[in-house]
Amino acid sequence: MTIKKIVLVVFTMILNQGVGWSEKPNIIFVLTDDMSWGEIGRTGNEIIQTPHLDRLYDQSLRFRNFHVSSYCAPTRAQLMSGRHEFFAGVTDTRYERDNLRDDIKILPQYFKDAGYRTAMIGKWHLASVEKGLTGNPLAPYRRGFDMALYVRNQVNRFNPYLNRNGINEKFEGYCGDILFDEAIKWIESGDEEQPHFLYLATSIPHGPVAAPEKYLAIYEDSGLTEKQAGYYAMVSNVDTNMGRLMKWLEKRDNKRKTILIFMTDNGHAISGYQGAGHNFRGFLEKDGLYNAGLRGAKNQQWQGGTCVPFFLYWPGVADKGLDNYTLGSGMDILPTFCDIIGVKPDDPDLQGHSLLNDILDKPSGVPQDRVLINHAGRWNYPTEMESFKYNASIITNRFRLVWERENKSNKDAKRSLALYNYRTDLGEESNIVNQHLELVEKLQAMYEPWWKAAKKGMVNDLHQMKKGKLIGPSSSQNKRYKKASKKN
Ligand SMILES: [Ca+2]
Repeated sequence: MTIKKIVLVVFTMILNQGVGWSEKPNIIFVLTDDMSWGEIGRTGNEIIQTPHLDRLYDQSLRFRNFHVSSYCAPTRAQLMSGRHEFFAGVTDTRYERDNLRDDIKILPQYFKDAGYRTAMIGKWHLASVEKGLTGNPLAPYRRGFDMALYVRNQVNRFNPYLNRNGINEKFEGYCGDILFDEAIKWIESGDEEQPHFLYLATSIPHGPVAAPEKYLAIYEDSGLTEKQAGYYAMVSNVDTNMGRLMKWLEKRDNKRKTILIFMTDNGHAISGYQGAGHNFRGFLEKDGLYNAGLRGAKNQQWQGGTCVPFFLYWPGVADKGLDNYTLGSGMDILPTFCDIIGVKPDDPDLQGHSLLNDILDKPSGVPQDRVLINHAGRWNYPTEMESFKYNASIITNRFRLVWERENKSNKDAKRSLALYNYRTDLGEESNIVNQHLELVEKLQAMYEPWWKAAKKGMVNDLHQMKKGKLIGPSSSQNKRYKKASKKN
């Protein structure tokens, strides 16, 4: 070894002393769709079969108070940008308002800065058109992923087409198996000397419900409805594939450690919260699906809509099956990964915090008085956003303030304020708004300036309004888009 090399090695050792790792780790980030705490056996579901996720649960650092949006595309915008989705332009899952603004640097680009090989496989859902508003491409393989094998939204359940860096490929088999097969293939095709980042986003167990027979058979005599059984079968397929990936990683002889993350993108649902058996007030109806004691599901503003599983397994660093209660957010993924791989995010409007201290079991870097604002978005047309203004909630590290609707409409015609202490009242049943008037007033006062600032970030809405081309449920652009999506 030359003197220069010895100095470099010693310097690297000093740099990494105390943080617990000496090589840039590989990162595999798995995100599932419309699945949450209720769909993991370890959290008390006596019907569902998830032995591999249970094992991961036992070994991981488990973030128990980690929040994302209550919908697909907005959560993905948080993960990729480190911003609240509105500040990244994403206010919907449809109508070209799911386009992640093209004038910001996103997660895989930071991995490229750190010398990583990068891939995304599965559901992107951040580009319903080719180019963004400033003319830059929106496809993942043009935004920092060396390889993207993806569709814009839902991967067909059986024999899907997937787009690989711009070219469509036909696959045989079930989507869950294909995505994990391709993930392993991509890792194997790389040079071990180069660290890798893989983002694997399944489009199951999101509806439509369809799974291979052997997974459906597990729930044949479970007493579930056909739809519920199909939903659980899709979860079990994800579980089997997670197990396959975990075993493959364990057998693999690789000096570089791999961080494995399992996360979900919003509360549980089978084509909406109603399909999972919740009413519009977030409570489970008779025969509703187990939800680990949480109130609310996808698109709702209680814990069950936004507080999702986030398991991080890092051999030798975070592998003891501990719980963490820091108030975390999907916006924290980008700064956390940047911290791990040693690059500094240079977005002046970054809103997330690094969770690296939490991962290393050190005092959290997230401020104790952090406040998260969650908004369901999804107004019909950009001009209607004000009438959906209070389809929102505010979360502190103990309380949740919700503007609760009094009828099924998402609009704000009738709403009343409710405050819950979700730490002591998991199911958010006791409205204690009158006992904490000062706090309620303080949180409400924060909301007005936040909404004003958020509106400035909604570039897709603003663009449609400026051009006078509003895209919504009955617009011609939407019809064209729907037609194009069917071909995808
Ligand atoms: Ca989703």
